[in-house]
Amino acid sequence: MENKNYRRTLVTCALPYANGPVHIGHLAGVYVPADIYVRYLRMKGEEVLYVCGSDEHGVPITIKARQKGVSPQDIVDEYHAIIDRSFKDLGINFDVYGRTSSKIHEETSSAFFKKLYDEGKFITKESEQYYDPEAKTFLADRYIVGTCPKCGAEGAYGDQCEKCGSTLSPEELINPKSKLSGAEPIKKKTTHWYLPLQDYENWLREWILEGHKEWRPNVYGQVKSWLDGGLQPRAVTRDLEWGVPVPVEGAEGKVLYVWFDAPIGYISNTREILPDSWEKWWKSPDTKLVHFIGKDNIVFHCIVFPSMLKAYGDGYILPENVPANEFLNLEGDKISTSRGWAVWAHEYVRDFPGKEDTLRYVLTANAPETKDNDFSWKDFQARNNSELVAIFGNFVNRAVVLTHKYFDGKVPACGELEPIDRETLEALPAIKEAIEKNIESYKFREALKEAMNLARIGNKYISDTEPWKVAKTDLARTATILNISLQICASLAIAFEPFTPFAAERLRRMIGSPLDWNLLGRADILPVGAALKEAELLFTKVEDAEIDAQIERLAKIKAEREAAEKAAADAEAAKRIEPQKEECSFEDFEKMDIRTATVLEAERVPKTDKLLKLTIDTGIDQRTIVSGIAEYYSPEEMVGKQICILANLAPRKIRGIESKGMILMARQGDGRMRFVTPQETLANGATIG
Ligand code: B3M
Ligand code: ZN
Repeated sequence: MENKNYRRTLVTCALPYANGPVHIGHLAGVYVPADIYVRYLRMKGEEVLYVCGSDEHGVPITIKARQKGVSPQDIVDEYHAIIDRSFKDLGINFDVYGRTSSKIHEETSSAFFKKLYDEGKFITKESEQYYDPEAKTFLADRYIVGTCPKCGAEGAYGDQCEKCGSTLSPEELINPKSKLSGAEPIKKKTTHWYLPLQDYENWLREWILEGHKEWRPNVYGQVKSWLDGGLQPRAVTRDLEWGVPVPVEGAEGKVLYVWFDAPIGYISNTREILPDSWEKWWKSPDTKLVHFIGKDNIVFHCIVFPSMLKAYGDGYILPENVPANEFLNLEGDKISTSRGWAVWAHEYVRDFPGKEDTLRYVLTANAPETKDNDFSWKDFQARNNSELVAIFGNFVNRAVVLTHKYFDGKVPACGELEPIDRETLEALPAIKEAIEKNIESYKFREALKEAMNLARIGNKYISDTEPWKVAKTDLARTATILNISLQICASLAIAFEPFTPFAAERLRRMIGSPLDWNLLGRADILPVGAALKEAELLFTKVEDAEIDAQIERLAKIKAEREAAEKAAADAEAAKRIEPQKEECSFEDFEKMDIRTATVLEAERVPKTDKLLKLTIDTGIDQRTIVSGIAEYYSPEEMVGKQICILANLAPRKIRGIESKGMILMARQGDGRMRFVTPQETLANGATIG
C-alpha cells in the first residue's frame, strides 16, 4: 500500500529508442499521462523530479545505421534531436532529457555492472549463439531473417515476425540468413553474464503480489504470470559493438545488454542534472518513484530492473507504482513504425500548429489505460470541435465577452444567490476531489472527464441563466451571473493545466487567475474589479479539409503497403509449380495436332473481360479461335504474332462464337500466361511434336 509519508516524487518516463521519431502511441501510452501527473503535483506545490532521455543502444539502431550507411551515433544524434523537440513542442518539459550514449551514462552503468560483478551477483553461462561466418561476428536475433514458420511471410526477424506478430526464436526461422552478409548463420560458443532472476522470485512475490495489489490489473497480471511461470537467469551482456563496453577483463567485443543499461539511464540522467544531490531522489525512502511505461516494458520495470536494484542494494528505492498503459491503435490498425502506420509527433506539430492541446486532450480522452484503444481522425475532429471548442471554449468566450460588454471588462460583484447559483457552486468542490482522486490513482481519462464536467457545468449555467437577456432589465443579476461564470473559468484554468496546458495558460492570462490547485472550485478566485484582457479564442475548429488530408495520407500508406504485399505474394505464387500430370502414352500424344499459326486479326469479345476473338492463319485454313488471354494481351499486341495451336481440338461454341482449336499458353503459379512461339518464325502449319 502506498506509503503516505513520501516527501517528493520522482517520475520517470520510458526512454524512447532513438531510432525513429515518437508517435501518438508513445504519447498516449507514456508521456501525456506522465505529464498530467507531474503538472498536477507541481501545481499542488509538491517537489517533483521528471526524468527521461533517449535510449540510444540496442540492435535496431545499429541496423538502421547500416541500412543508411552511417554510424549508430549519427542515427541517435538525429532522432534524439527530433524527439527532444517534439516533447517540448507538446508541452512535455522534463527536468532532464538525457542520452544513454553520454559519458555520464557510460560511467554510471559501467560502475553499476562492475559492482554487481565484483560482488558475485552474476553467473556466467556458455551458450551457442548464431554467428555470421562471413562477417565474422555474432548475430543478434534481429540480424537473422528468414521465413516465418507461423504465417510463411518472408523477412521475419529472429525474434519476431512483424507480419503476424508472433514471437520467434532464430531456430524456428525457415531458411535463416544473416542480414549482414546473407550467409547462413552457424552456431558458435560464447560466454555471457546473467542475472539469476530466480533468486529474486520470492522477494518479488512478496513485494508486488502481496504488497502492491493496488497496481493496475494489466501490470499486476503480467507480473504474476511471469512469476508463476518461474524466472530464469537473464543475460545482461551481448556480443555487439554498439553499447556500453563490459568493464571486465576478457570481455572484448561484448557490451551491456540494452535492457540492462537503459533503466540505469534514469539514474545517469538524474546525476547529469543533480551531480551532488541525485541520491536524495534515488536512495531516500522519502522519495516516491513512479515509472510511466507502455505494456511491452512491464517485465523490465517490474521484474528485471527492481532485481538489479535489489542486487545492488545501497539504499536504492523501488517504484511505488508502474502505471503501464496498453496500446493505442490508429484507425483500427496496429501502429507500426516499420510499416509507416503512425501519426508522428513532429509531423502533428507541423500540421496542426497551435493545436498541441487538442492532441493531448484526445489522447487522454481515449487513453488505453485498461485495454487497447483506437485513435481516429474523425474522433479527433469531433472531440476538438464539439468538446473543446463548443463547450469549454464557448463558455469561456461568452463569459469574457459579456463581461467586456456590460462591465467594462472588470469582474463584476456577486449579489444575492439564487438556487441555480447555489447548486452550481456547490457542485464544484466534488469535481476537485474527483479529479484529485483519479489523478492520484493514475486514472487520467476519468480525471479529464471530471475536468470536462466542470466546463459542462459552466456552459450549462450560462446557457440557463442567459445573462445577455437578463442584462436588458437587471444589471445587478447579470453581474452575479458573470461573476460566478468567471469564477468557474478560473477553476477551469486550474483544472485544465495538467491536460491542456497551453489553453489553460492563455485562459489564466486572459482573466488574470492564479495557478494554485487549492483554489479550484472556490467562488472567490477572482477578486471583484479585476480587469480582464481582451477575449481570445481558447480553441479553434479543426476543418474537414485538415482531417481529409490526414485520412488521405493514411489511405495512401495503406494502399502502398497492400500493393507491396500483393506483389510479394504474387512473386511467391509465381514460383509455385504444378505437380506432374498422370503418365500418357505416345499414342495419346500423337493424337494431338499441334502447329504453328499467325494471328491475322484480334478483337475483344464484347461484354467479357477475359476473351479475345482471334482470326488465325494455320497454313491449312483461316479460322477463328476464342481464347481467354485478354487479361494478359491486348488485341493489338496479338496481331501479327506467331503462335502455336492445338489444331484438332473439337470445335466449341464460346459466347456464340465457334472456336476451332486452342492457343498453347505457358501458365505460371500465379496464373500469369504467355503464348508459346517458335524460337524463330516458321511457315504457318509447321507441325510440332
Ligand atoms: N527503450 C522503449 C521501448 O520499448 C524502451 C524503454 C527503455 S526504458 C528504460 O519502446
Ligand atoms: Zn509470421
